[in-house]
Amino acid sequence: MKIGIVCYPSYGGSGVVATELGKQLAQRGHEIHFISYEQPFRLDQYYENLYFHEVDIPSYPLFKYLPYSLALTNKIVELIAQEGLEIIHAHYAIPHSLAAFLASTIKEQSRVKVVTTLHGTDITLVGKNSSFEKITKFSIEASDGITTVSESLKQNTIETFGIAPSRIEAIYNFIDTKEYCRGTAEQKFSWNRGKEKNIIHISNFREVKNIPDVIEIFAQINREVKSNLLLVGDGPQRHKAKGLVNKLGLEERVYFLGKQDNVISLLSSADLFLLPSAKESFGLVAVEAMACRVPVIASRTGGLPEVVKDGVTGFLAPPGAIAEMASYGIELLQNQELQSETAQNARHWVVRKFNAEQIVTQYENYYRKLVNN
Ligand code: GMT
Repeated sequence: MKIGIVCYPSYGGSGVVATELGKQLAQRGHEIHFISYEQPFRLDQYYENLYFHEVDIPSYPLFKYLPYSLALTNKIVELIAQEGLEIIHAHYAIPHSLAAFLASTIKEQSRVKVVTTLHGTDITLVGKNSSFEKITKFSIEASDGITTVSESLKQNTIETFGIAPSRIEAIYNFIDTKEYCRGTAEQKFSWNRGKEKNIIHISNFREVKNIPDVIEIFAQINREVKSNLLLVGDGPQRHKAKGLVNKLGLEERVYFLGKQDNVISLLSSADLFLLPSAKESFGLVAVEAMACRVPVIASRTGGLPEVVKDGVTGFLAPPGAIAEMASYGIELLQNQELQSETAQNARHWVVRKFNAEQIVTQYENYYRKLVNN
């Protein structure tokens, strides 16, 4: 099939999922065309059957705000005509879904089908905002196919926008489980100090990630089990996080590592992953951690209970339950047998449930159904 993928190119789960899906589909012989304002960061080399088309937005004195959505729509129309695209797969509703729909109606004699994959914040934050609510609902409903990254997000979409359940298919996010494996080069980092434990958190440091809770949970664990905290990523809450670390006198134990492209070696030096988000439609990073045999302590919210098996691959507690999450962390880190068993369960769970082969086949079947109808 000839498939156009529209996504955000920079750091963030939706762009990562879109890029990995495109790479996997290209490997299976499909022709994949990425459309975005920049090359997605995980498309860092040449891949056969895979092309990137940059959306160019000319500036003009009249434009206070550059009309990216229109330039994107125009590019999709061009590509439908030039490349004969059969599917446009829009990742993240705003503005990709609407641009794809508009392009499909402009190029009306084509038989292109529009698939929208909802990732979470496009519904739970952006889409609920009154400035975008109506257009989000319209563009989702206008899509030929709608997928969500968890059952919880499907339910959320039904409740928020009144979309018929039969129109939405939940398809889980995935990872390449051959790539995401615990490595062995664990000793090279300065935080690997003797018997001390390493706790890790990776995110875009937005408010929804509850970074202060990560630090408070760590502080409580560290009082019982000497540990280090690796904070990977960057974003608006970084400054606040630094302030809290200083206030708690944890400067020697908390490492701010900034954005990292390859997190496998960092995950491979960790004993525990913390994800105490206020909301999380899926939590791709928890899957990456579990694949590297790192147990996860996360919030019982959104899609996280579908991703982390409570008491088996990690532990869940309500968002904000800092003491409860800390006590699970202490239990895991003090009990080597429990830690190893949970780590092993985590790896097996990911291989069984979130492996690329299985999920990419689900997407392929979904596209085929749409194209054949
Ligand atoms: O919040 C983020 O980490 C970024 C955001 C995105 O759209 O890039 O993530 C959302 O999509 C990811 C991929 O499907 C999910 O794994 C995240 O859970 C989801 N974030 C939220 O729901 C807060």
